[in-house]
Amino acid sequence: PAVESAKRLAAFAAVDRHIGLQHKVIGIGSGSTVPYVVDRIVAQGYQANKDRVFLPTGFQSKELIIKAGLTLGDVDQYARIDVTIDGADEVDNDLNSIKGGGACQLREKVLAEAADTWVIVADYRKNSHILGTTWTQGIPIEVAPFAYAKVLTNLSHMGSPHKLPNGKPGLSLRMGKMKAGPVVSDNGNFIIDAPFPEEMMKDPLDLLHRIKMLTGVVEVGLFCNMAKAAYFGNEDGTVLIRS
Ligand code: DER
Repeated sequence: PAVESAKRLAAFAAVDRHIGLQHKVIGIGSGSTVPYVVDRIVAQGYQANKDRVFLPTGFQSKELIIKAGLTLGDVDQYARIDVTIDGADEVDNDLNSIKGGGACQLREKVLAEAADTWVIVADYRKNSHILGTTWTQGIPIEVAPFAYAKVLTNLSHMGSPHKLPNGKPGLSLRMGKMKAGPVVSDNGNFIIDAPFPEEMMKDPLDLLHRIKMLTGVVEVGLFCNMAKAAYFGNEDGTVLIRS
């Protein structure tokens, strides 16, 4: 319950601060925090104005918009977005974030870049200093299925370990839980989770560029220099806003 109320606190504060009557095109991210964003949007009556549209960042996000009775917009029709609000798996001192825990980072990054304002909402567990400290599963990387084995080799040569210091698996193809075989993204691609040593995670932009250049990589779950602000709900009921 502490984490859920922290998510709700962050989401409500971000909606109250960044969504107003003048905002007509709003991007809705993915994960378990954004449902509280949608709850607040509905509570504020923002769905009443029919010329306000909401763009999804994947299947889950689309269902969330539809079920809330919000007007679903098509990203093909709205290339410019007023504000996108999304979750994150970990956020560092400079508001760089690891995203892709939900395997939605390609569409999330498209709507993040297309937005005039991109805002992160998260519970206190995501508020970190150096990426990779709390989210130890690795950087989620969406890859074309045809290229996944080669990209795994490239990432290993770049320094991603096959085993974490605690003995847990490191560099790996993300496998389904209740599905035989690998996780398949909304775009029909695979996800590789690639941890890197702390030294390399201290410069996420350099790591992002190096990984993105590997042929077969579709998108990298490092969002650098993109967030205008990050809202963290705390266990004590306060909200920390970093910008
Ligand atoms: O996959 C993502 O990037 C999602 O935004 C997700 O990881 C956010 O995490 P949450 O479920 O804690 O909100």
